[in-house]
Amino acid sequence: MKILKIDHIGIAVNSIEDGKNLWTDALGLAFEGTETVEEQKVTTAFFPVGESEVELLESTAPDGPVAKFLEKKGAGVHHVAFRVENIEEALAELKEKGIRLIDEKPRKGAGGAKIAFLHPKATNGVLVELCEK
Ligand code: CMX
Repeated sequence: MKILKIDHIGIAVNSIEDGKNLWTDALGLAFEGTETVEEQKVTTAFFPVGESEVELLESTAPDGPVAKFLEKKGAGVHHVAFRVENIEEALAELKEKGIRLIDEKPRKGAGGAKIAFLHPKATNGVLVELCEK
């Protein structure tokens, strides 16, 4: 598999509206607008930083993964996403290596990307996302 770069760092927040001024006014990043990904039960907001991005995540449903994370841990770093050249190949290789996957097949993420998650129990407690764009 080939990892191309850190695509984004996902940060769980209670409210994008309340959280976004830090990233724009204080840190001077551009705000690219929001997108709701129904399948993941989240609304996302992206702030480009060089070749990567910060992604704020706000839950759209109380039973969604981000709502559960916020309830348990509070706002904070939720996942790190690596952009890969070929996500199907990467998943097959990781499965072959015995890494616990959440998604064996990619699903659709923000911006039409193909995404899949590795289980945090297999990755030093950090939820890892693979994405192909
Ligand atoms: N980072 C690190 N650990 C996490 C975590 C996260 N983001 N989310 C959950 N965990 C840990 C929990 O703390 C818990 O650990 P303990 O057993 O030690 O207490 C364990 O994983 C199980 O967590 P849970 O709250 O019982 O929740 P589930 O097992 O139901 O789900 C997970 C956990 C990771 C499988 C689920 O959150 C998931 O499928 N996540 C991937 C999808 C996702 O997060 N989508 C939102 C982002 C979408 C986007 O970027 O577009």
